[in-house]
Amino acid sequence: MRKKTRLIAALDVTDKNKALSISKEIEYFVDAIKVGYPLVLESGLGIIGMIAEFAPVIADFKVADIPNTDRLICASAFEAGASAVIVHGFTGRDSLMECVNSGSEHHGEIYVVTEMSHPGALDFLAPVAHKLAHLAVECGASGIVAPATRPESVRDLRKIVGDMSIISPGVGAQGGSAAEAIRAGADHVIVGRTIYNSKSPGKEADKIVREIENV
Ligand code: NUP
Repeated sequence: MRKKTRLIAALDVTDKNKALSISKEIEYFVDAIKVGYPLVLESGLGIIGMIAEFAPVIADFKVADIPNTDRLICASAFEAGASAVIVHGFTGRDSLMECVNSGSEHHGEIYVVTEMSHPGALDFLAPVAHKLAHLAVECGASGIVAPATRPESVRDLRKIVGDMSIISPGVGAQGGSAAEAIRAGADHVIVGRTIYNSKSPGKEADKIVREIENV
């Protein structure tokens, strides 16, 4: 993903009209808008194409299945208008390769989850995060997802992935700082509730962009 503001908004609202009005308000401030199950299950897959009118869409479907099923899910997301899909890597090389191949076929990007940002990530994911990052590199993914809540992990993962893109959630509502995540090596930060629950999502997004610019 091209770096401009380095902000990705996560739009986990469930109301279609609210999603569209926030998209319009923030389009100037974001490099992409990430949507996931909360919005797509309530509004239908067509919402991806509608939001893509405002900004490139990242479909956060955390795809984690056998290769054939992964291929079908990624194809649906790309064909609906997504520019990128977030997938899991713990399902293994064959599953991840299928996602990467689907990305190539559709001229889209695949981001692989490494260590997640919530506390429970320490139970299973954190101990294998380095392996997941190596796998992402080996399979030719576009980038990884790494936790803004643990900048030290972002720093470590950066050493593994080189100049591959790192997108980093956990800013604001989960306690992470945009500036620290960027300083630790993230290319983009992902911000959800702090923006979409704000009375003025545009102003909030602008504030985060300024914080990033001052790093
Ligand atoms: O490790 C992850 N942490 C995380 O929060 C991987 C994610 N994909 N996310 C997503 O980022 C999460 O599902 C939500 O859509 C967004 C963060 O939202 P918020 O905590 O800023 O509201």
